[in-house]
Order: sequence, then C-alpha cells, then structure tokens
Amino acid sequence: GCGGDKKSDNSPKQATPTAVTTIKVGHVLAPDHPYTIALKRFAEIVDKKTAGKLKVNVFHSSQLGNERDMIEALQLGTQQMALVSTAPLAGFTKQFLVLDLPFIFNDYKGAYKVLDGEIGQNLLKTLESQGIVGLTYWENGFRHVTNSKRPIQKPEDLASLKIRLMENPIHMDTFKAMGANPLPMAFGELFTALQQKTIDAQENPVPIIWTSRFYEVQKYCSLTGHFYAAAPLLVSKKFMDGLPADQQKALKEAAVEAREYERELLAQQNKDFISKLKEKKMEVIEVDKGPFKEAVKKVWAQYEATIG
Ligand code: EAX
Repeated sequence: GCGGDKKSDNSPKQATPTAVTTIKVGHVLAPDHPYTIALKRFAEIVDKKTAGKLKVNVFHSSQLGNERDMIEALQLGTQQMALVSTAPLAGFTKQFLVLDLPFIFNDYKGAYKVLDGEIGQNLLKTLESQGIVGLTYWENGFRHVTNSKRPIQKPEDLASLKIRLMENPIHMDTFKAMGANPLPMAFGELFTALQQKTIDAQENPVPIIWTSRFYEVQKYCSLTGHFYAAAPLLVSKKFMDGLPADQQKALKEAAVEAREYERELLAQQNKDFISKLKEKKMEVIEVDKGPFKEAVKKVWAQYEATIG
C-alpha cells in the first residue's frame, strides 16, 4: 500500500525554537577579579556543552545584592546562581563553619585535597536542605589584614583596631581573641567605610586588595593568611531541579573545568600583585604566623560542639 520511492519532503521546515534558559550568576567582587573572568569562562563552557540552551549572564560588584541577599535569592529561586565565600553560609548551615576556622589549612594543596575530596563534597550536600546546590569550590584565597593605622607584626598590634569582617561568628571570635574590635559588614559597603575611616582595617586576599583598590585607603598589609576563604559556586535547587539531566550535568562539569582556570588566575595574581601593591606605596609586612596561630587556637575548641 505505501510502496513507491521515498518522496523528498518539500514542506517548509518549522525551525523548532531552541528554548534558551537564562542563568543570572552574581558576586560581590570587581569586574577584573578572577571571580568575574572565570565565570565568563564558565558561561562559554556551559554554552558549548548545552549547544546554546543555557545562557549564563555574569553580574559583578554586588549588582544582585550582597552575599547573604544572593544566598536567600537562590533559596527563593529568584536568582539562579551565586559565587560567594563560605563565611556568609554560616547563617544557613553550621557545618560550613569548619572551613572558616583560623589556620585550618596550611597551604593551597591541603585546601584542595579537602575541598575537592570526600569532606568537601559531603559539606556541599548539607546545602541541599537549605534549597541550594553547591557545584564545587572555587577560590577566594588566604586572607591578610590591611589597615590605615600601624604596621601589624604580632597579634598584640591588633589591640582595639576597628576591623571589618564578613558576617561569620568564627571570624568575629577569632579577631576578638586577638584583642581587635571587629564588626560585620557587607563587602559592598567596605571601600567607603575605609575611605571615611569609620573603620581602620579589613582582611582579604591579595587579588581583592588589588582589584578592589584597597591600596588607595589602606597603608599597611600584613601577610597573616589567617583564614582560607573557599568560594563555593552555588545554584538554586528549585532552578536546578527544573533542568533536564543533561543540562544539570553540563553545569557540574563546567564548574569543575572553570575552577582550575580560576585557581590558576589567582595563583598568578598572588605571585604578581604584592609588588604592585608596593608600587602603590602599601607597606607589605611578612609576619611570623606562630604567635597568631597561638592567639586563636582556643577558637577551634570553642566551636567543636557547634560544628560537630
Ligand atoms: O567572596 O566579603 C568579603 O570580604 C569576601 O572576600 C567576599 O565575600 C568575596
């Protein structure tokens, strides 16, 4: 009945519209910080892996709000992704506090071994009960103290220094243990507070001190390396669960591929930017970490019960 040769179908092809899903990813750092550069690489990889079906738009400089706002927006599903430090997650899950302990990692290699291994992956899983999917850990880095008052060589030099910290109880107790006068503040308000001298000091890795131009409002930089800030790349669980499996897989793979790139960019900047800070007349001080570790050791025991 339906013999005959195959007829070429001449009806006009209806182009099946490829439904493009747009992802907004926000962070609080500068447009030239590796957070931004690596997120753009992430967007390119996602575009390729999904043949243009997932489009990632990057928003830097707190355009989508501060880190706590963005984490809440992921829970609501009003924002799809965010790249934040672990510190603000303390308001959502206690287990992450372990990563905020002072001097918990000795070096980058040790940090990656934990973060990219079983411990780090188990910690990311605890976010799911908070409506968040942690894809992997990118990096912010080892944090150093800068201030406008005096060179900090030893913990005692921090006495009564007004220092801005991230919103995290361990960070607050660590600097109280060293006699400082800490106050929590969103990153977006920090530069103005330093400029107006409402605070004396802050602490961040060298790439942030450079790209956020803190050298313009801070005279001294002490390489304390007191916290290692991991930067989990987060997705709204509501949004992720709505994606087809192949697109979920693409996001996870792209996050890991771009992570290596981001860590390399930071390693380069950590090497190159100290001399640039000195060119901007910052006094960069190498400190003996021993007395700082000794001064904050009690914080570990203080949080053992909370962290578990
Ligand atoms: O994740 O707020 C800060 O000082 C952090 O470095 C910022 O959250 C980047």
